[in-house]
Amino acid sequence: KPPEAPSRIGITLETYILEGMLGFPAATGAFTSLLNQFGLVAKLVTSKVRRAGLANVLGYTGQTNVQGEVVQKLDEVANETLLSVLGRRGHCAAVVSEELGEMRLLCTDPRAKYIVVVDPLDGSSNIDVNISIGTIFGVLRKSDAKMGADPSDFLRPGRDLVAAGYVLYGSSTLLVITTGLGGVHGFTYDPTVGEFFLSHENIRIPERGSTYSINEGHSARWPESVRRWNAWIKEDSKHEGRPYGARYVGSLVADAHRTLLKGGIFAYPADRGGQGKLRLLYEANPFAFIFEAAGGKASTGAERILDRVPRSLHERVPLVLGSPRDVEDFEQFVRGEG
Ligand code: AHM
Ligand code: MG
Repeated sequence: KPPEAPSRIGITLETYILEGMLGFPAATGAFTSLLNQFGLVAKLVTSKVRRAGLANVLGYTGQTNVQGEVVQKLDEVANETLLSVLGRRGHCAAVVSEELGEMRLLCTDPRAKYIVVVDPLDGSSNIDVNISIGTIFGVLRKSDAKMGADPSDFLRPGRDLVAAGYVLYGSSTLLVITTGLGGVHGFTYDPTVGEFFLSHENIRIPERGSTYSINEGHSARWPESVRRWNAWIKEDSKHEGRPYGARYVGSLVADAHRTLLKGGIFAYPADRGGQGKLRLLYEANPFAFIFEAAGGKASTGAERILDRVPRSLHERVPLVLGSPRDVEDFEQFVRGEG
């Protein structure tokens, strides 16, 4: 019997990336360097998030604090932090961010091979009540070596992502990252030394879970098929493991993270007009990429999220994430077979 590989738990994010353990050859210097920049963004934003309550004591958003300085909104601060970090090393040509109406060009050097999609601070309505929020990001390779990038470079299906991740500012700060085939790995931040350490190696979502996560307050606007699924998941059927328990934070990163670790299903369905709330490029696609890499599924209810070709930068999409069996059940109801 070959000796078991030594556990890597406890090694730093930087080492993990540098040694190519994310499943990408360590030789691709620009890529590893870019991934490390997300570690830096996470550290900088976490320090701001951890002081959020204090900023409120000193003065509210748009007002001046006791020093007479204007207090900036935390999501704007996170966005600026990200743009300034990614603008430094010349790997990232352009960014599409939830905080920006238009694409932001960062580097016109044709050697800048990557473009980035990001929601710098998702769930920001939860800041004031001290509930977990997060950062979501995805990395695409530019299709050709031109100078800069165009908005059309971003209108590619999520299956083209080369990396995706999120940072959860929860009871601790956790960075989860994947390059796809190399698996999904989580790193917990130790604020006393200022490093992320590997804490969740090779996360695999359970085949089926026992919780569902959806905003039931919107049920009057759901399509009939989703209402039927929702009634079914709450039916008492012990041998089929129902009813499921309900869990809903209202912060996508928190709800998706719990679903990834424990299994089950998260859904933000379409309303009757056919639209969801969440954004395809920087909310649905990174999570879809992460869930598939962990053995889960990501769907609109009718089609695979990662196959969806975006038509605009801020397009919204219905989003269903979770354990493969649970997402398949949902899709059955959408097809009218439930
Ligand atoms: P935001 O980008 O304005 O922060 O909104 C996104 C958030 C997600 O984190 C969460 O999944 C969803 O909105 C919750 O919406 P709702 O309050 O309708 O349930
Ligand atoms: Mg958001």
